[in-house]
Amino acid sequence: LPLAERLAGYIVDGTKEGLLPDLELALKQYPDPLSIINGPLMAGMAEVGVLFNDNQLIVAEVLQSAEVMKASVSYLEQFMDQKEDSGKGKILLATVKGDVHDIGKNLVDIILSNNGFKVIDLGIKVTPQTLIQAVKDENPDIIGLSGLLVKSAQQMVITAQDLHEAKCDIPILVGGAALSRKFTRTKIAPQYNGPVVYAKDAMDGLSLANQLRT
Ligand code: B1M
Repeated sequence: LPLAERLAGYIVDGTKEGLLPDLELALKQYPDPLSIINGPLMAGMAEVGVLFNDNQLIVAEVLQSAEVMKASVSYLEQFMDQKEDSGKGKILLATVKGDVHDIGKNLVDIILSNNGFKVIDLGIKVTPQTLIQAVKDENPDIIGLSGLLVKSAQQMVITAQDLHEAKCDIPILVGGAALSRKFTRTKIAPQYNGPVVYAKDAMDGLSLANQLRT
């Protein structure tokens, strides 16, 4: 099989056997580590999503796929560009209440951390109350919310309302498969006093975070 198909295959099959040598090979063939993640590894994850939706995979198998994705990202992280900490600001990162998906959030963490942001990761299933407390404790410049479930999109609306009621108006960056730019503009942003911007992927998240800080 060609390398790209083998890499996607490790994710789909949930196996790490042969993964590292192929990631090393990919580092020589792809322009940078992120293009390996965004290309073949994400293609594998998309396939997992389709099979899962089709009841051809069970949760335990999807978890194994997630493990392989996490292992790949953590291996590739050491080869990513690291800019000196240029004090771009502090961002609180969280997967919203009710949602455990954290691979995308963790990728955003890596990309922002490697590009001069101080990231405080609150983890998964983060309630608005926890977020509000963290805003008070940490005084961040940006709040980053991730969510993949359809109900997480709704949860972001509630979270924005709760933050608004807590008199918070610092910029919010949102991302995740269940969201869209339109949903963000029409449903989340009207509930909030500060800017609310939608990022389609981690790199978009970085460029938006940079814009929000200038
Ligand atoms: Co779940 N899951 N899952 N799952 N899972 C999805 C999301 C689903 C689309 C699969 C499907 O049915 N086709 C579906 C959602 C349906 C819906 O609501 N529309 C689904 C479901 C139904 C569920 C459960 C309910 C299943 C069950 O229990 N019956 C359950 C929910 C549990 C819960 O949250 N309460 C569940 C559980 C799981 C696992 C635990 C098994 C596992 C997660 C493991 C983990 O994250 N630690 C899992 C996985 C792996 C997936 C799929 C297959 C892959 C998600 C992923 O990691 N993608 C997913 C299907 C799919 O997306 N193809 C699916 C790779 C990741 C890098 O992409 O997170 O989208 P993503 O991040 C992207 C962008 O979205 C963006 O940047 C990243 C790329 O650069 N981004 C941001 C994300 N957050 C951002 C934040 C930003 C900026 C950009 O700024 C702050």
